[in-house]
Amino acid sequence: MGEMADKAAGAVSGARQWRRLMRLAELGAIPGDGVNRACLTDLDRQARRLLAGWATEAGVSVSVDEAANLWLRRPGQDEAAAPVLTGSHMDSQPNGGRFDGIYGVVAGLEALAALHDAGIVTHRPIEVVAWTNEEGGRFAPGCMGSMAWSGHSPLTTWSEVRDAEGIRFADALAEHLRAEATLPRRPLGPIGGPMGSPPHAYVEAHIEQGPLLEAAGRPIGVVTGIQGSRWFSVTITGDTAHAGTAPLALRRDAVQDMLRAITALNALTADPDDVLRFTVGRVTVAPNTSNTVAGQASFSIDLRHPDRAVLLAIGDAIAPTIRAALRTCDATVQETFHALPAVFDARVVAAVERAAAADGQGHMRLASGAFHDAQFLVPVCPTGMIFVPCRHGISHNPAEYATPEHLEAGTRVLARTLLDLAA
Ligand code: HGY
Ligand code: MN
Ligand code: MN
Repeated sequence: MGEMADKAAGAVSGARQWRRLMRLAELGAIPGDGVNRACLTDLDRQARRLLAGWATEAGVSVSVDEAANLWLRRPGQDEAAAPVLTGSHMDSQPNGGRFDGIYGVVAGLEALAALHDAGIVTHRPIEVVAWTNEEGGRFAPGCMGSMAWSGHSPLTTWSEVRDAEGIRFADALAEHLRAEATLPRRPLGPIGGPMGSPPHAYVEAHIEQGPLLEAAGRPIGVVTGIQGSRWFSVTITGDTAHAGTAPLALRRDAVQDMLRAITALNALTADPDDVLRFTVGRVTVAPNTSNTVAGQASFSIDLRHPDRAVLLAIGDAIAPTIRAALRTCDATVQETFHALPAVFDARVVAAVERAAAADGQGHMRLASGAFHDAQFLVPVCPTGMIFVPCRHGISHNPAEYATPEHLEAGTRVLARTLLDLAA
């Protein structure tokens, strides 16, 4: 096994991987070396076609499911065996970088290409999956593809979710599937999939999106789990009024009450240990003119914590805290994403650690502050992740950067891990 693993890792081409990442980064390129490639757009489809072409070159078959998750399958000696999965997402943040998500998809394909080049056929099939809409940038929340596939939530949950142009998710998905109608279709989900059973394991490679690996000088992160995330959408409703004539005592000013609500939430979520993460990243005001008192103000909440009890307690206190803070307006609070903290399977964590050691790569265990599709694979099959460093921990930012060497090291470790799990 050791010899074969060395051969597979040795066949990983960092140069080919880097070329492909840079080629994909052209699709949706924005100033500062960034990428804006939203899910279910023509840019997304161009990237998927590029990937499918490379997959076919490596003897890998391509298919798509009704959530538009894209599947690249390399056959095993035993086609009836439950496959080993790897992958990540191809969509980016609107102001995103060249590596978040797409690295794990390209790394998965690079691992398969390395096995192909090394002439290695594994016992189990190996599949690379590109999950639909991990970011939740265009349609909130994120992880729709992996939540629908894993049975966490039915796909119809998000049919009426609209993007900034007012396009419904259901319509964007239908348009996308029509555009990819020539691809073989596969059933949605681990049960009833081509093999009719859950996958054997799932391993996702991703940039860390934090500073720990860089600070420790370790090229490989052996990820132990993912903190929990809860998203809320809040709408404050008052009355529009004339900025010059309406006395403040009579106003129902949605912006002022939004500020009161956010100030109260800051107090609720204050954490002297700086473990809890509370973010208001999106604010919209209507009618949004300087001389009209706002009748409506909406804002997003992204709440995260590694401890399940804290995430539940603070998250459940959000709506009451908002309502108690309002002076004149009404509020609706809708939870749009509920991902509990996930702990990865010890066997997969150990396999990643063995692979890093066998490849002579410095490594360390760490938990993920960012959420990932892997979170939703945990209830379905043994799951783990591999991190590589990114410069100064910067992500969700055009300055996001990972070196070709670290990306190659990550893919060598991924190839070894997949071989170990698919043997
Ligand atoms: O938001 C996240 O944690 C992920 O990077 N989409
Ligand atoms: Mn990501
Ligand atoms: Mn991201």
